[in-house]
Amino acid sequence: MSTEEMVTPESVGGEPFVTVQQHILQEQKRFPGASGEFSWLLSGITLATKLIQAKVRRAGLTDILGDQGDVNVQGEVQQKLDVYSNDMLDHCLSMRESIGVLASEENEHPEIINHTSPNAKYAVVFDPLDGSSNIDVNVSVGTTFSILHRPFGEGTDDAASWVLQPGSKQVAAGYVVYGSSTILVYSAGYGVHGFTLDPAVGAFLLSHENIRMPDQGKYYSVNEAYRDSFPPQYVKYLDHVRSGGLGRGYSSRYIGSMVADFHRTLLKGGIFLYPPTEEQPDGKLRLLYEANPIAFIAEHAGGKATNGHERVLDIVPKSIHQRTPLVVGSQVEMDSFEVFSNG
Ligand code: AHM
Ligand code: MG
Repeated sequence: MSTEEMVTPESVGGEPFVTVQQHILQEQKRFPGASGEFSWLLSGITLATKLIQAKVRRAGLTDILGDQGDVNVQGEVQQKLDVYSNDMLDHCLSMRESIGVLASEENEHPEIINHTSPNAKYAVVFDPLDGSSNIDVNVSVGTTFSILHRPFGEGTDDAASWVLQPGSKQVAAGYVVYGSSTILVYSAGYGVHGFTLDPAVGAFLLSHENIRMPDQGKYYSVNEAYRDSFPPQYVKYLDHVRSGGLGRGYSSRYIGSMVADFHRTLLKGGIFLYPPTEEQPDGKLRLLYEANPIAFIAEHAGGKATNGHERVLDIVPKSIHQRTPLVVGSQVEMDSFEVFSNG
């Protein structure tokens, strides 16, 4: 029995509550014949992210800030937090028989788990600790994940073919933000739901049911230091937003952790952009484990996501670590962006 199933109303102050585990089990009833494998798979993600958040919370107290390969005072090799996070996801997910392939930002190649087992139905792709350069300065970081069904037909013996699927094929996706609180946001295609970790009981409790992105926000989010090397349509669009072209004044917010910048955009509306630059013509963010889960969540919450030319979820990936420009946000901002990017 997981920690979440053991939570009682008394342990959370007598208030009614739903744990992420209960919620996933309810969601699963939508799929006739569902065997519980999917909720078991997701519980691997929630367990790993609880372990990661515990380590992130102690970041200033332990020796874990050193570079990988440093030796601490006890003579032990120090682990960087992103390596630790990768290990935790790997450990918690590789025990799930329903998973055939795992792929991570931290590993060059996809890892084959139960590839040949007929019970292996899913691939999980993740960025274990997005924005990890922010750790040293106490700024929010996060984990992103994307779950894909085993591909059908020829070529399925090739692990890469399990993960090289367009984002529209995601069965579920989500992220965790390790911020002022720890929040898990996920969608299995039926709404977007947020669960805040109650540190007292160690359970993710439903705090944001059926999140809808506002039609318009008041923040735009982009690294404006690169403005001179953005393609001209991005510069024109940003000038339009700043000059009141969308009918209201905007402020800018840029944390430099995509998950945190997107989470604000999801709840408050607005737009987040990581455009192509002269140095990085394909942008910086990775398609499979950064842009795809964010685009999936955005669309299921009523927003949109594009690479400047096409819907992010329609891009057919060619390689596991491929990059993509990402523009994601509310309807009003995105519709206007599309006018500029087509013009
Ligand atoms: P990472 O995966 O190495 O952490 O890099 C991704 C991060 C994103 O979280 C964030 O949106 C972006 O890098 C910020 O980059 P920049 O400093 O160029 O604005
Ligand atoms: Mg990342």
